[in-house]
Amino acid sequence: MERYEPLKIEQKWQKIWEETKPFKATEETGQPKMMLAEMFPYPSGAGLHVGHVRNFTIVDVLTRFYTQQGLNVLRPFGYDTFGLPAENYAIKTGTAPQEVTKINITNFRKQAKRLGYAIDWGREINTSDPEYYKWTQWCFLQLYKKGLAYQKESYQWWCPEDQTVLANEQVENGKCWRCGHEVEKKKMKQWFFKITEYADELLEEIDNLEWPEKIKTMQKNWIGRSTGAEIDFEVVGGAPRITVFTTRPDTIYGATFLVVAPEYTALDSLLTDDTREKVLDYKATALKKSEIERQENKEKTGVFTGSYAINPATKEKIPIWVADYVLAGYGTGAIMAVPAMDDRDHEFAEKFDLPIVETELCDRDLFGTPKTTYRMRDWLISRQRYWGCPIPIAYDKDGNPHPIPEDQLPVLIPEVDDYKPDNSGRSALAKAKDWLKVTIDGEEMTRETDTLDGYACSSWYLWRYASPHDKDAAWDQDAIKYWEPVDYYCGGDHAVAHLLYIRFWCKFFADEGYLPFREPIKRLLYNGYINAPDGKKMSKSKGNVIDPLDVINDGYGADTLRTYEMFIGPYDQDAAWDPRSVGGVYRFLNRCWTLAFATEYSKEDKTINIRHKTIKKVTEDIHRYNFNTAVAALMEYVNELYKIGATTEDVVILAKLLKPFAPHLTSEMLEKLNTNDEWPKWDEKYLVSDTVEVVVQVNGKLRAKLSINQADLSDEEKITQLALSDEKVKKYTDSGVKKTIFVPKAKILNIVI
Ligand code: ANZ
Repeated sequence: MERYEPLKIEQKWQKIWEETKPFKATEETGQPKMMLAEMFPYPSGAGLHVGHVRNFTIVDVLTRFYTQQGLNVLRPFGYDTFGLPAENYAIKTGTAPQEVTKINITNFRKQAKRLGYAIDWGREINTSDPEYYKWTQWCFLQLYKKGLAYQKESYQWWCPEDQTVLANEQVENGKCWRCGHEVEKKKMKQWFFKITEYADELLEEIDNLEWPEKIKTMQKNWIGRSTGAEIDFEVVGGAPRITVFTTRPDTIYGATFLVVAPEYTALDSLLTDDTREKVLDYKATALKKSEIERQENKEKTGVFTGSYAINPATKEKIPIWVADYVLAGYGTGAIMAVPAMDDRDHEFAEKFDLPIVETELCDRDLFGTPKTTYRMRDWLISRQRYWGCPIPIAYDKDGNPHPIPEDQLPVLIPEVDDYKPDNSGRSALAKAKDWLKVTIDGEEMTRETDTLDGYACSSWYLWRYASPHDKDAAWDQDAIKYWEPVDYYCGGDHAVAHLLYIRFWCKFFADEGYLPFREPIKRLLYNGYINAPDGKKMSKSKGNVIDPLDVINDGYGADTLRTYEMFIGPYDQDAAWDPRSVGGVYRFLNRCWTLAFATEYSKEDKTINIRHKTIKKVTEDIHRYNFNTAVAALMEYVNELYKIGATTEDVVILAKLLKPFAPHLTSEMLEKLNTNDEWPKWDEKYLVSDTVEVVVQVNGKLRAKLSINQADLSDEEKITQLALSDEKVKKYTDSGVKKTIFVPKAKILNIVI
């Protein structure tokens, strides 16, 4: 080869890796284990984007770094394949989601291979593969058996046009994100996982995690534990008493009115003929707002119900209002308003002219009973969707749910002709008439037509990686004990939902004796986004998307793309794509190639200090996830080598240190040098900088700076001689030197004339 030809080199090494499978992981080894994973991708039709590349490359750099250090490393890969895009495409085109998923996976795999990732391809998993979702259903049944999967009625966003429930994020200004139709809240029976059962442990163990503080705080806030009291208020006229939740029972003497949420269950009993219409109108409007909107600091709204309660402390009659700043799902959905103490209540009282009374605080324990509440709710898991994991439940003729026996798993997704939900609010599964019928213990039953939230499928996949082809269990006990918990997990999304759910399942399966640990992820890396050159988010509609495959195919190659994305900035911060910098990284790799293949090696070793300094810097930087400064240090090293001359050893070290970032090029270099890729060590003795600066003052004025050997710092005579013979000093000392004073600590030589 005459010049650096990345595409040729990359093809060669990818072929070798395909054949020799150097990243295949096995449990038998004397070395410590290390397991790393990225948050597995949803294989969209658009293929890999630069965000995936950043995420996967971080994991790859660590994978290769620890492999080169001799650890027994497992880095698997998988696909999160259930979900809306494939289903919507199926509704539109009639193509089975199974087909589209297969095509997209093939494409993703091919692209990931073009990036040279050190993946154990023998462990690929796919959540919509029956071999996989059989065990997702098994997990569901374990939770069900313990009462942690249950059904309850709750309000859901419902699009009457599309005949489906929508997630909170899919409602935009009260309209369906897909068809634009106004959505409504509908009370429906849904499945939930009782994550709140583990709220305390989920909260208390956060502090012990080696996770970014940002994520830890978000999780704590999401769980939102709050301790206070529940206090009963009698309603005048005999309607059911109202229980409020308060964190400040000591303020009860200032409670001058009550407020209930519009969804409050006993609301009707509080209404009078005069107020009913107005209240119900208000309720209808409030139901259209999302919780986020309701908590925004906009002008408060509300209406009087027509009823009064008795404040148990003051014995006074206080009005009961309904207002949407009180949320239905938090506490009891009813509050005592203390406008003298609470800002929201104050604003409300001012607006509606309600009394504001300043009072003394009382003992916290005088009224009510102590109560702890959580902001976190139980996890709503049922979806009226076709393309999801079927919930393994069937109903008898009285409508009672029964679990599908474990030996009848998986409940397969039936084939249908039309993927649209049916017109009674059920998923397209309801159209598979034969599939619907099932016999359990001799009794005819009807299958559940809801499928599981995709987050359920990703709540255990990290454990499946330990034994991905196990036919007898979701995960093998020995394999899981060997590999997990996961040492490094990297992603740039799902700070709360996924990472809480997986922790919840881990605690549950640990309690059931299936897992030997209670936290699934030791260290979490949360990477930033890559934006368009103008700093805006990349999006198809703006036409500013950079396709990583284009970057490779334009001739830069995968090594440049990988190294560039690590160099782009601190891994945990957003960064803007910069085409010029891509070119800069390419030139850097080109210079590395030239050092190895087109330059004569220097015989004289003048670079030993910078070599050891670079080893130390790169090693420590990768340990601390400072990937960008590690690349910068390698660039600086190469500059020095060009200036001073590189020995064979220099090129070897360069190739080894650069390998996690640019594995193809460096494999080629190491092959030429006939060396392995074992991670190099530095020797501290070469790191002491051997020159120091001594400041020379003449009568207190700075006149020169001397560069001297560190070792000579104790040799006052030598330093004085050097100083006195320095041209810059000489000019001022013609008149004769009276005395010299050397202060070694400060590295200052004073000359008095
Ligand atoms: C009286 C009071 C006086 C309150 C005071 C606060 C300050 P955190 O800390 O977030 O748990 N609250 C209770 N349930 C509510 C609901 N469903 N929707 C909206 N607000 C609700 O907040 C608890 C406090 O928020 C409770 O304590 C209650 O107001 C209000 F000086 O009661 B407090």
